[in-house]
Amino acid sequence: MPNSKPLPRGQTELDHFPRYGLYQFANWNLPGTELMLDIKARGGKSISLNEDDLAQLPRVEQTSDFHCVTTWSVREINWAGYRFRDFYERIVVPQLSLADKATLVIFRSADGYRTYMFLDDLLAADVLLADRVNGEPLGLEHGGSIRLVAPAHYGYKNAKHISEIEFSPDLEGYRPVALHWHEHPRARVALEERGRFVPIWLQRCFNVAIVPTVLYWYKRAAKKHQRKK
Ligand SMILES: Nc1nc2c(c(=O)[nH]1)N[C@H]1C(S)=C(S)[C@@H](COP(=O)(O)O)O[C@H]1N2
Ligand SMILES: [Mo]
Repeated sequence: MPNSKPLPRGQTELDHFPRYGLYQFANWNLPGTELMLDIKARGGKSISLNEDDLAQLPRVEQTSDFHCVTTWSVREINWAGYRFRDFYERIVVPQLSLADKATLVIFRSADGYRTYMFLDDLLAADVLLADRVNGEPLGLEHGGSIRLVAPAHYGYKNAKHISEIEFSPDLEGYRPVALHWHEHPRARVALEERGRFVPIWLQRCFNVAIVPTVLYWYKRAAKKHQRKK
């Protein structure tokens, strides 16, 4: 049965789930899908986690829609993995002795991507560290070894190929991957927090215009990757 629930404002449905992002991240030059995650408290402890460490957490599964800031959405993607809240409460808090002021979380990825979110937003029940998508292990295409799934926030907050998670009171030393106005601190889809400073209608026009080009770069990169295999 087709889903008739309206999409959030300014979004259009796409019938497939593409690999997507900025130009500089289209390539597949990634170390592989073995899980190695560094967790840090700014100015404090850091730990490294592997697959077995995460496997102590309860596994969860969820189906959620995915919304890219460039106006495409994909409905009902099935994800499996661990709830970020469980990861935070059962691993991060006991092992890192975090200061109360660590209200921001910076994600750094194996492809050089980085983004940040507010800790409070990450503790929502639908935020996952996912290692499976639509019944399959999460391959490099959609962010293996592990990625963030935060359905209430635009795609650009959903870091793929996560290699480091830093808990911090501020954004010192953090550089956005694109222009400053591209990254909204919270990027909530329901409030259309696409970016900053630029009027929303202008962001929408600009964003929608680049979709075909980005899809082309990513398809070309996937073909190159196939040939190398
Ligand atoms: N590591 C990494 N994470 C990333 C990106 C990226 O290029 N690299 N792109 C972001 C953007 S803009 C979107 S829309 C989604 C796309 O996820 P997908 O490639 O699984 O569709 O990943 C987000 N997370
Ligand atoms: Mo995006």
